Amino acid sequence: MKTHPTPGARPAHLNRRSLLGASAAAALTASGLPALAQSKTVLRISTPAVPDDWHARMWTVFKDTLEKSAPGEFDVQINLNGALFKQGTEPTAMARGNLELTSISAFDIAKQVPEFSIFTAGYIIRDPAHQQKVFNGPIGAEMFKAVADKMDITVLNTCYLGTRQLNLRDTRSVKTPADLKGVKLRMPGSKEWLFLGEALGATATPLAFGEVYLGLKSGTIDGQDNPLPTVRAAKFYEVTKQLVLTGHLVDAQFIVVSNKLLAGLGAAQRQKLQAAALAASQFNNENRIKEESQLVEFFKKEGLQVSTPDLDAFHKTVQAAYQNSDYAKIWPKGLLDRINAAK
Ligand code: KDO
Repeated sequence: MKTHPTPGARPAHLNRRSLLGASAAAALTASGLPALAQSKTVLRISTPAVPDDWHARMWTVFKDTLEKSAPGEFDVQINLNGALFKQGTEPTAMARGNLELTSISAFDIAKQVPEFSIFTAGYIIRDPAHQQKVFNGPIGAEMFKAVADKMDITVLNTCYLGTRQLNLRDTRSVKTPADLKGVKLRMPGSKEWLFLGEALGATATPLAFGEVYLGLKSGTIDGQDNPLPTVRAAKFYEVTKQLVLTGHLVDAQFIVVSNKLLAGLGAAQRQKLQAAALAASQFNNENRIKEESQLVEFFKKEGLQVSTPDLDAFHKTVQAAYQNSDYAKIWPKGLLDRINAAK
């Protein structure tokens, strides 16, 4: 098992040594008193999420749960705001052994597991309950096996990131996708994301999450799409005037762990990791769903115009774009029907 000296524990140990002198410290260690010198298994976590968003805060729940169930065994290091790895580079970092845990999207997975692009398509997953049914049942099991095989990571849990809505810098009448013609809509930087933006009728513009606030403020982009809790947590409402409730993607974040790390853990430790991921996910899901239902009022109070478009028109246009695309050609036969039938 690959363990790293615990950054938190090591300085304390060194301090003690320098205070007591080497022989006294050795005696203490031999008596088993300070566990300070033991190395813990380091779990480096990286996410672009901002501290106040639920899928950032859930990592504290993960850490606390693990510290209770496996005291002294793990050193959980949480890195937010994309400070450790840039958005989208986490899977590569995990493959190289530089990162143990993160949460990633269907879009991140689709880059390496092309059939996973079915979950990047708009208006396929209906709501959070449907999402849990799909990913916690046989469909999830099959798809996650492909993820483990091709990406060398294991999905521990599926979290609800929220339902993505349009958020515009200036107000405009948006009834159908045609009304978004020419709108520079920021999307995260991959072809699957850009396809979704174009399917919505906009001109999709790639930009990293961390640059969206300034992009909206300065006007290099006309809008962005994200779930309402993220619009609040990242303060996008401060630099936008409108929300269009398209609900185009019931988005997920998959909590993943590197197989390199798992290979070095015993069965009991794996189980504890899994339980901590479940606790984190439940915390995220409960809070996010609750907040999502309250935020429209908050944004209205903040002065944003909130409108609902012709959802039928959006469904039809977006679904047609996917059905006629190369993506649909590689979706496993019958998978869409099975997803639709999951209850
Ligand atoms: C975003 O960049 O819009 C996005 O919502 C995409 C998600 O897949 C995820 O990376 C998320 O950002 C970040 O976790 C920040 O909330």
